[in-house]
Amino acid sequence: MGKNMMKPVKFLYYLWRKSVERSLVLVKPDGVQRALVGEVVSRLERRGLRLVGAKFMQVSRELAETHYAIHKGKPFYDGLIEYITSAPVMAMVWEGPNAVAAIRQTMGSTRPTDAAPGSLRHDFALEVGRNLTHASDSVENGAAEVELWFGKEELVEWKREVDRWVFEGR
Ligand code: DAT
Ligand code: MG
Repeated sequence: MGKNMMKPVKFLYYLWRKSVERSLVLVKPDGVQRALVGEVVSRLERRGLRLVGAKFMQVSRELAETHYAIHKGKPFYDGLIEYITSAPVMAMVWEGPNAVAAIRQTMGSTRPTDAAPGSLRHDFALEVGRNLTHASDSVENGAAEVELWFGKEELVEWKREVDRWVFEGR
């Protein structure tokens, strides 16, 4: 903040915004084809997370390669790019306290046979190459992936009446 002290209310809002994490969530082509978009949205809604943005889209090769750059060179990379660009995806941004860990837990482990019972990948998937969803794996990557996939004007900042019953101290 330095010399220009923020007004107390503004500062409290700044701290509150900081503690709200954001994650990119993709319902990947298999999830869309299998009509599981509603199931994924429903589970995230029921968890108490807040939707900030959503778009149904065909992923370009360029976006897929940027998104999965960290996996370039791995044996499954070509198949992964092929899979994510093969048919439309539902791309979303969800937010809330501890959103990154909560959403990863709701998705389940990468390999569906390792995923906890009750998680999406446990309940609806069998193969690592058809594991239905993507979710950001850290707060930093959450912010970076949201920026990669969404323009600022595509994100909606809003509050829900129910927030104070889900987000402690809000
Ligand atoms: P996650 O999607 O859980 O974040 P990841 O980032 O390690 O997992 O890998 C990205 C995707 O790549 C994953 O959802 C499915 C695919 N993948 C990962 N490991 C794989 C493997 N060993 N064989 C085949 N596909 C794999
Ligand atoms: Mg990952």
